[in-house]
Amino acid sequence: MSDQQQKWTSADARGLKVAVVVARFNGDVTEKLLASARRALDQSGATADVFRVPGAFELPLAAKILAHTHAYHAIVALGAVIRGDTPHFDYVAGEAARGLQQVALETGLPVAFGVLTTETLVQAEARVDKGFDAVMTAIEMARFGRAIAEGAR
Ligand code: INI
Repeated sequence: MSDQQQKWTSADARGLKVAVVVARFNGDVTEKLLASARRALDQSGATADVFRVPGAFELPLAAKILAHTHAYHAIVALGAVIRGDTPHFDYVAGEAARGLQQVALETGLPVAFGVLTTETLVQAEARVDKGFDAVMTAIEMARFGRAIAEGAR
């Protein structure tokens, strides 16, 4: 367990439901991100539904559709954008980040950015445990929203 993951071990998410959206592009990496995310879900006690989309570019629309169901306390978006030698990278990575933040700000629902943006596949493989952190971030923000709402009543 990394130092970062140690930090999250006390997160209690019982009663919280999370939507996890996974990009199929670079699926060898994104399925490992999902496995890491599942460890955090199991550890925290959150329940989750998992959805898949073609690539990272599609994550924001999926997040928006899921947010509008009002069925979830948070959304976790998982993807891997690897530069390789294509300029496509900048558009896909940039729009995924911008779009996911836009969904969070417009809907008020926590949306965790679990999208790896790396130069190489090797770098991405070294970061697949970020799925864990993305789930814990989403849970912390969902609890933040709950605490503020309860305090305001
Ligand atoms: N999608 C990714 O998730 N990662 C990538 O590295 C990637 N690259 O490099 O092209 C990628 N492209 C597909 C994109 O997400 C869309 O699915 C596609 O453009 C159709 O909208």
